[in-house]
Amino acid sequence: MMDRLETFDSSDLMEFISPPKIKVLGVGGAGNNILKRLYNRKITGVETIALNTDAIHLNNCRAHTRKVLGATITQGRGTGGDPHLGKRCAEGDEETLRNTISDTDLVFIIAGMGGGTGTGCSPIIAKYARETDALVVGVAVLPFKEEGIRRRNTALAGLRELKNSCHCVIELDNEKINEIKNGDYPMKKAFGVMSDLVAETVQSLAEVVTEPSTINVDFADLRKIIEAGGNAKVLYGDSESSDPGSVLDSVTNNPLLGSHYQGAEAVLLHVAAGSEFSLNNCHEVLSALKYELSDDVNLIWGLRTDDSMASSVKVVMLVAAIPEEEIVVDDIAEKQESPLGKSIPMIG
Ligand SMILES: Nc1nc2c(ncn2[C@@H]2O[C@H](COP(=O)(O)OP(=O)(O)OP(=O)(O)O)[C@@H](O)[C@H]2O)c(=O)[nH]1
Ligand SMILES: [Mg+2]
Repeated sequence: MMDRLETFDSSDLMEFISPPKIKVLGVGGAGNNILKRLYNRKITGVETIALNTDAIHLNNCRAHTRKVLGATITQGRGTGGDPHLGKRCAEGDEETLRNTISDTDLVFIIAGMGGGTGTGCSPIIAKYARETDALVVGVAVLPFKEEGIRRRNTALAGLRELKNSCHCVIELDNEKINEIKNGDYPMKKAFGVMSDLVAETVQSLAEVVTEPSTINVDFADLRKIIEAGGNAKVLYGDSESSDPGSVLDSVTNNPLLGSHYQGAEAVLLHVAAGSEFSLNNCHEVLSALKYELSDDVNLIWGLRTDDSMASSVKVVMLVAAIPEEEIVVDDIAEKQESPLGKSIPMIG
């Protein structure tokens, strides 16, 4: 027995336990702003890459790597809201982009839709990423209705293209901030609320596979859910109390994310909690969330106990393959609304 222990050698094992390589790309103004928040969180194992046609905006973004797109086409001065120009800028930098994305397991592409850079460049970048072995997750932020019909339609067209290029796309809508704040909210702060939520969800998803858990979710698990594709969404809840009712409420009643996921066929659910969160509490939360899902759902779940969290509980749920009818199609594209409907004062 002693002999066997003494000859135990873990060098072979170490070769196989390197963590997955995760790159988060922030494209265009919104993408850069959100990326800066992620960079400031200093997440282990996540490389941040800021891309923009607008060199001044890029210069204000903090990230591990920053690259101007289409420098020879727009001289670093942006696209002026033209997604066709954005597309040309990304295509012109194909080689740089392919090199930037190479050797990665999981790529997140974050962009605000409706302008020229995020809308035009992100589907092209996603296409290059899909041509590697990486899993490609788009994170698209849609504009406020007040920004105008034209911008909203541009955004929806860009979103469709992004969906065609990624394994799955998580959609977030700035408009939802209006619903909770009744429009009476400074624009910069409103953007910040949504940007923080995007940063939080991307961080939580990355940590699901980079941080060891008591009930572990590995990269192959994440791959299965993301490759289920289709309509995807993330639900995220953060509760101060480990009471199951309060945890559930934080997950399903987050007005910025909505809760339409009924009938979904692939779900990854991860709970991080302090030691006060009992097994019974966990089962109660799981079965309530599972209730809305398809009977033959592929549900993968993990649990990380973190003593520093005391009574608080964080739940992140990546839901894929949601039936089309559960996705609430925004009818803004068909309607012409008064651009003066609601006003949001600008600050900063
Ligand atoms: N949540 C959030 N949304 C933003 C932010 N900045 C812009 N947006 C949204 O994203 C949409 C696209 O805007 P930008 O990202 O600035 O556009 P761009 O991709 O840089 O495109 P061009 O500047 O036209 O080349 C806007 O219509 C806003 O609704 C931000 O900081 N946070
Ligand atoms: Mg811009």
